[in-house]
Amino acid sequence: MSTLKQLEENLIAGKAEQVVELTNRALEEGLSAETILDDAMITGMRIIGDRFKNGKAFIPEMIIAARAMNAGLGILEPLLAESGVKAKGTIVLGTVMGDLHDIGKNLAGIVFKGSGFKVVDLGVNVKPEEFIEKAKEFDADYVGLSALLTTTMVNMETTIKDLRDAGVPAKIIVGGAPVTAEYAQTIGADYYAATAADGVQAVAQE
Ligand code: B1M
Repeated sequence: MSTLKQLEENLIAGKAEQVVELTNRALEEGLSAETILDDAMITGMRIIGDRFKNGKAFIPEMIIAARAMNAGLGILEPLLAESGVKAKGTIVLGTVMGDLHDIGKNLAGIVFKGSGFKVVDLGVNVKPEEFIEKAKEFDADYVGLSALLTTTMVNMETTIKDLRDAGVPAKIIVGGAPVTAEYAQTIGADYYAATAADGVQAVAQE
């Protein structure tokens, strides 16, 4: 079985130590960080998500798979950070209120950091007032919002409205699986990012 397939299976099984070992092995075999991410880690998370949807996996399995993925991401971080895009500024980043998913947001943070941005990561379940407070405190150029649930992506709209009402001038980037370019436009975001790399590309093209 290929290293990528083993990595995917161990990620699905939530075996963090093996995920770290296999990520290192895949790199030694000459595979790129992007290939390892896209063809083993993200596919693995998709499989566990589908199993959950079909009642074949449960929350604990999703939690340990996410832990294993974050462990593997730690190895890939320095390599993914080399995006080749050079743009500067400060971004305040977080997963919106009510939402605990952090992998996509963490990936976005890695790519922004690697592109020369100062990243202020507020974590998950971030209330609009926390975004406002930190955007003001750090004089943010950008605010990045992530949401993975159809029930929490509506909190992006509230957050954007509150940021605007509070007079925060930062440009707003939104991303996350249920978010679309059309939705981003509807709620008044400045940029939509389908992937972590898209976010930095979009602002670099300004
Ligand atoms: Co949850 N979960 N989950 N979950 N979970 C999903 C999202 C789901 C699709 C699974 C499914 O049913 N198939 C489903 C959502 C359905 C929906 O709303 N449409 C779901 C559900 C229902 C739930 C709960 C409600 C389950 C329950 O309690 N009954 C619950 C909600 C908890 C909460 O948040 N309040 C829940 C909980 C969890 C865990 C905590 C167990 C765990 C998260 C752990 C963690 O993140 N540390 C978890 C997981 C792991 C998933 C799946 C399996 C994987 C998500 C993931 O990390 N994907 C997910 C199924 C799936 O995605 N297929 C699922 C990999 C990641 C790289 O992708 O985050 O999309 P993603 O990021 C992408 C892009 O979207 C983009 O960049 C990345 C690629 O480069 N991106 C950005 C994201 N944010 C960005 C920000 C940017 C730029 C780009 O700039 C600001």
